[in-house]
Amino acid sequence: MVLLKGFVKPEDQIGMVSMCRQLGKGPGGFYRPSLKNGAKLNLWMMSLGKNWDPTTRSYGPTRPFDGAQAPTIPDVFKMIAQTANSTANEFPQINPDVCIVNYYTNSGKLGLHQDKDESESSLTKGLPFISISIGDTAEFLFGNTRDKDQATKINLESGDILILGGESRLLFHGVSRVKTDTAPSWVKEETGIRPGRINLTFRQY
Ligand code: MD6
Ligand code: FE
Repeated sequence: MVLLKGFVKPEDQIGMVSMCRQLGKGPGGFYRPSLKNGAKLNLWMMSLGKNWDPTTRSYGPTRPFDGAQAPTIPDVFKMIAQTANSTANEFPQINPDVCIVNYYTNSGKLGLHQDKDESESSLTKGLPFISISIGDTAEFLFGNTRDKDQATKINLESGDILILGGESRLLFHGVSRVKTDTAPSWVKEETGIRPGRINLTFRQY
């Protein structure tokens, strides 16, 4: 697992937020997902490249509830993720075909989970995720079990990139809270982002 602090340049962070806002308003844009038990997640989500469906925990070209096709991943997003991938120099290089974008308001959070819905070959090779955070700081938990009292807590700040791969590929992880009013002032001023945090995870199905 590799954490690249402040890796995304300010102008790229601003560009990514603007692009997410634009994509988020269009077909296949942000929605409040539900789990199989009917509970709503405490965040807004959209999937680029392929749709990941939290209800069935599977990938597909369109999303079941409105039939919208997953928008294409912008090339600039891929470039940033792949540059981080090679900078970490720890994991195989991926060609991301999925990017899941989460938007958390200041009351947003995400329970401890593993990401294991990717293809058999992606999982067995330990292909990495590249996770980019923008906006307010998150308290990010990770550990070997679902028990949050045994998890390690780190801050993910605006511009940080976290890469999980190899042996860390199946770590349990989640977001315990988003810290109000911790985003850099230039992100807020340049993008008019609502208070909160955007997280993008790039992966290869
Ligand atoms: C988040 N991230 O940071 C949630 N998943 O908002 C994830 O669930 C995640 O950061 C897989 C790999 C990296 C991640
Ligand atoms: Fe995850």
